[in-house]
Amino acid sequence: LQLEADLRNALRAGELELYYQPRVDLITGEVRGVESLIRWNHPTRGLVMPDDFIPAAERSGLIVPIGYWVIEQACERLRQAADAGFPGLVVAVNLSFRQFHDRKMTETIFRIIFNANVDTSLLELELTESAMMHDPDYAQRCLRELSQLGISFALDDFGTGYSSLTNLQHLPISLVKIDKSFVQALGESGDSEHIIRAIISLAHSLQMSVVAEGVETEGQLDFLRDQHCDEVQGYYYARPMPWDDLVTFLHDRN
Ligand code: G
Ligand code: G
Ligand code: MN
Ligand code: NA
Repeated sequence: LQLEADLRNALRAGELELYYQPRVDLITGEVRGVESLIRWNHPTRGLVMPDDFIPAAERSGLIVPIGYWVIEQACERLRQAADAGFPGLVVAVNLSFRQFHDRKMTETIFRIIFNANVDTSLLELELTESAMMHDPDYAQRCLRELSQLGISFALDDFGTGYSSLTNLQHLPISLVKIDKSFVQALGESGDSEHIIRAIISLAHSLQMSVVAEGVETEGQLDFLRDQHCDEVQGYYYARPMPWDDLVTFLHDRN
């Protein structure tokens, strides 16, 4: 509960910070985009990771204002990326279940991007399957409205039941992110190879691109390249990092 009280103050006090993890194109080797990942610079606990405060933020509802702040930051970073010479960089943010079901979500996001005046086709929202399947009609309506503004959608942490990808085929989802557990099980279980292959093939047949998460080794990378996975994200290339480090990373690579 102390955590919740502290969190209430964190946004105002400027203690929240976003790190950025690159997503690398498997054909060109260029950084296509980055995922924003939140951290909390707590005055006494030090750097607190999202798994240790996002659940409390969800419970308390604080995730809603925090989530809008994250989108504002993404818009600001889109402008900075263009200024730094990377005008096509995609910036992705995670949307939690509670934020997705906020009644004012579409109008608030509309207002944020209207005020920011950036190329919205470079803003990507990551949602999990469960957030979309909880109320499919609502999801359909929200995704349609937001995609009309140019925003694109990614299906996060994907892989627990690929048949549901067909349930989602009528939603404007352009990207599937294979959950890191499948990538990490490569070489240990034959199942993960089959599952990854099936996800890539089904996603491609539905005109969706595929990002594999949690890529740490050359072996994983080679397998994913052979399977025509589009992009990879993981420690093999880079850990999530502060924005200034990311700009240096981009200058060195792209
Ligand atoms: O690197 P990592 O420990 O940052 O992220 C852990 C989890 O926290 C991931 O599942 C990620 O989706 C979630 N997460 C990271 N940043 C955000 C954010 O800004 N909003 C929400 N809702 N979840 C986030
Ligand atoms: O939103 P999502 O749950 O997909 O967030 C990605 C999570 O995976 C974050 O916690 C991020 O820090 C973490 N991550 C990113 N790359 C790697 C990796 O190569 N290995 C591991 N173990 N975790 C990773
Ligand atoms: Mn994510
Ligand atoms: Na994910």
